[in-house]
Amino acid sequence: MKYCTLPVLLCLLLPCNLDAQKLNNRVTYVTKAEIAPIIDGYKKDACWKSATWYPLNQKWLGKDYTQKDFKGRYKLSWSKDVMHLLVEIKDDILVDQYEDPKKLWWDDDCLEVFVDEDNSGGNHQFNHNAFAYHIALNNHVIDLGPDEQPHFYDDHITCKRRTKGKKSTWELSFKLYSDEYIDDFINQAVELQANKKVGFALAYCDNDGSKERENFIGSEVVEGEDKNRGWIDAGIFGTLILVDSK
Ligand SMILES: [Ca+2]
Ligand SMILES: [Ca+2]
Ligand SMILES: [Ca+2]
Ligand SMILES: [Ca+2]
Repeated sequence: MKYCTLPVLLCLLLPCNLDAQKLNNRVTYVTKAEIAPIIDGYKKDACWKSATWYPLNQKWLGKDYTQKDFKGRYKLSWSKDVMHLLVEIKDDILVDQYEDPKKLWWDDDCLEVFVDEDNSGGNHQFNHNAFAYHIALNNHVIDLGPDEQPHFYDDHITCKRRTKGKKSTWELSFKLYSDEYIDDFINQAVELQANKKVGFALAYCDNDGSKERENFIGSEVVEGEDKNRGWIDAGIFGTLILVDSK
């Protein structure tokens, strides 16, 4: 037998499904909601009481920011048909400068939910290998389609935002669609079950009055100089593993 490194030898001997693009990503276990939350912008639901807060604190773009400028955290849960997400954002100034939701949508304050249904990683810039849903302050949901144009995906996400002072609570449910999704067609959302792995990241575009967004803050550690890769590369997403409620 020729010389083999240990990982190669193990792959030859054992069933092996190593996905190099996702090897080092953060894994988060997400507990099923016994009762689905009511999407009303209030976090009183039982599933939120027991879920863990995770920080939204990785600077992907912009200068250093203060806690007064931006602070964010989130929780996750799931039901048979949808994933649930609760996000708390403290942002000193909310900006919605472009009335047209398809114009420079990333330069207004918005929440960005990245979802890769089969946790495959890989390029998703102009295809539906994964979605990068931008949720505007007016609840419109936008991503680029295979035609390289922005599309509304409002029916993928149910969202309610409540803002009190400088704190906004975003509560949402989102459906998962496979990479076979076709725009302007009737598509079946994927049913969720325990042990399913889903690629996921969360981010917030913070603008406080500038022409362009001032910061882009994400949930995942992105190595290297260019950290604004989530809208192109699903390989930087974290991995969620769905688990049953205890
Ligand atoms: Ca609620
Ligand atoms: Ca801010
Ligand atoms: Ca995928
Ligand atoms: Ca802002």
